[in-house]
Amino acid sequence: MARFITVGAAQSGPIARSETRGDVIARLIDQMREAHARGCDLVVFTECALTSFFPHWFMEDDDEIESYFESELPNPATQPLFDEAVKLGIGFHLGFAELAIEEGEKRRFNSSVLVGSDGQIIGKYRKIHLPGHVEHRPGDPFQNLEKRYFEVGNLGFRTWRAFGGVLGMCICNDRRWPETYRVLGLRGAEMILLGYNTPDNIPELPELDRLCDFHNQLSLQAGAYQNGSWVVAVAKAGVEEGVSQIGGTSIIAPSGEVVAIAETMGDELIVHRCDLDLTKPYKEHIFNFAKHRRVEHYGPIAQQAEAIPPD
Ligand code: ING
Repeated sequence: MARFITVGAAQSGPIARSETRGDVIARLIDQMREAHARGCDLVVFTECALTSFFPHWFMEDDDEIESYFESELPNPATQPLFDEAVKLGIGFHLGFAELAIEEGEKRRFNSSVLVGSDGQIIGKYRKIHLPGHVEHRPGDPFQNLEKRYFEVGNLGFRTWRAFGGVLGMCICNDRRWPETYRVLGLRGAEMILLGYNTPDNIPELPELDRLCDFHNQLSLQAGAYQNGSWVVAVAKAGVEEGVSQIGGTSIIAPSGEVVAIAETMGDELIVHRCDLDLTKPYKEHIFNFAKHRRVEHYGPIAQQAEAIPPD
């Protein structure tokens, strides 16, 4: 019996600092309704989907920083989105800045949740690969202060049985690291959901600017193919608070082929009916980990490359 998930990848255009949570939730509900109208079982929103991507500017005041975080989910501002999901009978993925209290300590994470059509949270992920820097770089055209505002995620890479398959999550920079997809692949991921806020220029590496879109697609397509998984990657696109970000929201098949891609730099929904059994040629044959992968023969796998110098 074939297993299908009809997925809507809901690209976000820029979110201005002046937009309230209510303004943004209204945009997300519009996309959720469109996704439902187009037959989606699941709609995927982006990284930090509720606010401007605030790591792009320097802040020192804790209250100002934490105004971009959610201390619980759902909460009064986001409840309408959860309610709409239940009303429409559609699941969703949402990236958000998470303010958690753990062992009496305040913790800040760049997080995402997978929510069922019953409005219940199925799983949560906290971003592990935090790019950028801790210190303010006043000379740069924009900042990437994720290492300042977030802690490294402490939930690992996990997968969940949902929507008739096995789903995993990662966030933005995670998608550039092959380990992300391999750990999720080893955990049986048939579909990996992620959002990203990616500038179309790298101040300290201008020679790579021309490659931003290519490296995005390369990372997604390789990760999908090498682990036989669908990948649904959703951008926050366009010029947001002066920072120009790539679009390219796309749905990647386990073959590595791009089966749907956004054509604009604004709010745009792309939809694909994903056949989870298209994972089989890769998971059961080409990348059958049990039959072909030989970790024990690779030699000592150092935690960091410099630990084992070349011969
Ligand atoms: N943004 C970027 C990303 O990984 C980046 C940062 C851009 C890192 C280009 C390396 C190269 O897509 C986030 N939010 O991780």
